[in-house]
Amino acid sequence: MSQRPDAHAAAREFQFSGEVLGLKPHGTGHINDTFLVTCRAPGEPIRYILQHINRRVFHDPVAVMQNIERVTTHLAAQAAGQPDGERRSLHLVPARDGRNWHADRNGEMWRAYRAIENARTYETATSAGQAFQAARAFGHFQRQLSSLPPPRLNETIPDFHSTPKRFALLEQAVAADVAGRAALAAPEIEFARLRQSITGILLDAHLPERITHNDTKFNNVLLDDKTGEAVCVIDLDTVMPGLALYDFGDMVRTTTSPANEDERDLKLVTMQFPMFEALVRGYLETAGAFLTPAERRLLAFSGKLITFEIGIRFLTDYLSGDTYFKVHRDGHNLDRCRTQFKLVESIERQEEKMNRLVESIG
Ligand code: ADP
Ligand code: GN1
Ligand code: MG
Repeated sequence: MSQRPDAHAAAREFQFSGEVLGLKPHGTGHINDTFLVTCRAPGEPIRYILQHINRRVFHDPVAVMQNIERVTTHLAAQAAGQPDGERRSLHLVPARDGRNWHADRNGEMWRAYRAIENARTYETATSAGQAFQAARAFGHFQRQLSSLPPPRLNETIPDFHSTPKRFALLEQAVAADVAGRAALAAPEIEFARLRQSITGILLDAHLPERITHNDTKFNNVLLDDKTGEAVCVIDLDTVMPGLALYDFGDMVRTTTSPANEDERDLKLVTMQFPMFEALVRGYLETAGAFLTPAERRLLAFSGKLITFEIGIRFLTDYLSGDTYFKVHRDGHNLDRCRTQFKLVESIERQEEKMNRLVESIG
C-alpha cells in the first residue's frame, strides 16, 4: 500500500534554521508537490520551499538533482556580488546527511530551497511589461548557462520536447483508447492530425544544442513585489540540453493569452500581439547576443509549435485516463487541450505579422 508522502517528516530531514512552525501546500504545478515551510529563527521566521519529486515522471531523481546542483551553483557564482545577488538564483538547502536531497523510507525524493521573499509568481501576464521581464530573465538564464563547464547535463526526460515523438504517443493513445474517450475528443484528434506536418520543423532545422530550461511557463519566474522586475527563474527540474526555441515557444504559450491554461470559455483565449512584441524584445535583449539567424527566423513558429505540443500532451493524457498531469475536475486535460489548440489557431492567424515584427527588430 502506498501512503501519502509525509511532508512534515521530510521537513525534519533538512538543515533548516530552526524548528518547523508551519508547512502548507503551495503553487499550482502539475507534477511535483510543493510546500511552503516556516521555521523559527532569531527575529523573523525564515521560510523555505520543500518539494516532493514525482518519480513516475522523473525516473532518475538523482540525475535531476545533479543537474540542479550544477546549474544553481553556476548561476549563484555569477550573481554573487551583483546588487541583490542572493535573490537572483535558487539556493538548495542540504539535508542532514549533507546531500542536496533526501530519500525517505519509501524511497520518495525531497529537496528544499531557501524561499525568495518579496517576490511572487503569476498564472497569467497582465501587462506587456511583465512579458518583457519574463522573457528577459529566461534569455539571461540561457546566456548564463552557456558557460557551464562540461560534462553535458543529464537528459532527465529523453525527447522531452520532441514534437514528432509526442505526436506518435498521441496516435498510440488514440488507438489504445484505454479510457474510452476517443469519441469524446474526436474534433481535437482531427485538429492534431491536420497539423502533423509541422511537428518536425524545429528538429529538422539543425539548430544548435544549448542548455535550456524547458518549462518556461510564466509562473516559473518570480517577479519582485515592489518593482515588478524579474528576480529569479525557478522550477529547474527539466533544465537539460535542448533548443533555445523550446523556451521561447513556451513563453509565447503561457504569456501572450490573458486566459488561464485550463480556461473553458474559449472566447477569452487569444494571442495578444503586444505581449508577443514584448516577449521578442525582452528575449532578444539578453539572448540576442548568441541566437543564430535560423533561431531568430523561427521565433514565432516556436510559439505555435510548443503550444501545439503541450496541447497534444494534454490530449494524450486525457485519452490515457489522466495518469500524468494532476487533474482537479472531469475533463480537465481535455479543457487544457482545447485552450492550447485555440491559442494555436490564434497564432496561425497572426503568424505572418509576428514574423514581420521579428524581422523588423532584426
Ligand atoms: P512546480 O513544478 O510544482 O510548478 P515550482 O518550483 O514552480 O514547482 O514551485 C511552485 C511555486 O512555489 C512557484 O510557482 C512559486 O510561487 C513558489 N516557489 C518555488 N520556489 C520558490 C523560491 N525559491 N522562493 C519563493 N517561492 C518559490
Ligand atoms: C508541467 O510541473 P509543471 O506544472 O511546471 C510539465 C510541463 C508542461 C506543463 C504544462 C515535467 O509543468 O512540461 O509544459 O506542465 N512538466 C513536466 O502546464 O512534464
Ligand atoms: Mg512551476
